Amino acid sequence: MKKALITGITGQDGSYLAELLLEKGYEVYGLIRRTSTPIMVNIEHLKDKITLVSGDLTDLSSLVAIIKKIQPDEVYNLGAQSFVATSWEQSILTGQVTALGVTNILEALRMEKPDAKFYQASSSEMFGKVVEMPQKETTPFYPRSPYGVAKVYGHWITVNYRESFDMFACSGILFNHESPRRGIEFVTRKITDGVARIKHGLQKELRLGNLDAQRDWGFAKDYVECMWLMLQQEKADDYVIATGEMHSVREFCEIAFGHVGLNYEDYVVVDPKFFRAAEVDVLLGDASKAINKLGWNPRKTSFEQLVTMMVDNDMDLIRKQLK
Ligand code: NDP
Ligand code: GDR
Repeated sequence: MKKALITGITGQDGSYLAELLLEKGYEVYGLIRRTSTPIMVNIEHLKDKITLVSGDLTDLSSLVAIIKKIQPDEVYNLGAQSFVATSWEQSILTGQVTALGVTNILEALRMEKPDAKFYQASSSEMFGKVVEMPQKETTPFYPRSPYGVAKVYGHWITVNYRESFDMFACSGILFNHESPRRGIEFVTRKITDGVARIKHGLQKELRLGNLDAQRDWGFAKDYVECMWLMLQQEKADDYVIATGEMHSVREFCEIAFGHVGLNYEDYVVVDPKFFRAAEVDVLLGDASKAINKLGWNPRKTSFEQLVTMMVDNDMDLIRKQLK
């Protein structure tokens, strides 16, 4: 039985990846941080099937002890301070977790399990300002936030450990991916949650920032499959994962409100409070390499299916809360 360790298991991607690896017969371990009140909403249903281990990406000694004990075959580093807006408010912490945290886990592996396969959760935010459209593996990085800068470091340290120590280390450059498990502050979930609240009379308006930002949005459950596929290849490499389709925040609102018979223009209020210090206006990925080499299908779930799935889920959640 193969053993996998997932950092960031309580997050959106961690929970879907844990499900996938369990289906494939892995013994799954998840790194969790000590909190006063544990937030396990995404993994509650998996708690009897996985083993949770306590540690932190900023604490090398905890990572060394965990890797030494588990001896994982595969490590998926999904843990991060992942909210771009917060990265301006907590830029040092973002660097410590999202950038140096990657070195910590690579070092722990180098010391205790150098032949483990390693996946780093890199991001389209590394491309930031448009240099080339669409963006692929060879497109130069131009990050626009402390988060993006930290991810560039995480990406290059992964490449560097592969080249310096011959470690099987891969970097997946994933474009935005969403789901009903998405954190509430990210724009897609904020919109679908807002739609459900407005429809049920719990909220009158939805305050958003830049409605013209465009993203290449996919479904998280489809994307975690690529993480696993990357570690099953003969050679470690880096891949862009994206749908190749771009939509604006405004279009997302139009479909989400329209799905419950509402017009977004009647409820959405633009609030400069949600504008970013430096915005990433557009992101569009070219996943040809992953399609050809990993045999990945980027169009399993359409944009409209994704939006309506998220709205339906939030409508159900609110209905249950009101019962
Ligand atoms: P989430 O924000 O949902 O999850 C982040 C996870 O990181 C949580 O489990 C969180 O734990 C954990 N974490 C935060 N700080 C630490 C720390 N100091 N030590 C250990 N764990 C920590 O992110 P997603 O699931 O959406 O994304 C997964 C990864 O992929 C992240 O690295 C993200 O930056 C990256 N990414 C995401 C994309 C997306 O569109 N979703 C696109 C490209 C990259 P806790 O619950 O305790 O807060
Ligand atoms: P992003 O996701 O920054 O792309 O990072 P987010 O959903 O936060 O923003 C997407 C775009 O929407 C605009 N926007 C708003 N965003 C938020 N959060 N709230 C608002 O009210 C709002 N109004 C407009 C933003 O300005 C932005 O242009 C996500 C994260 O998952 C990262 O961890 C990941 O690396 C990247 O995707 C790829």
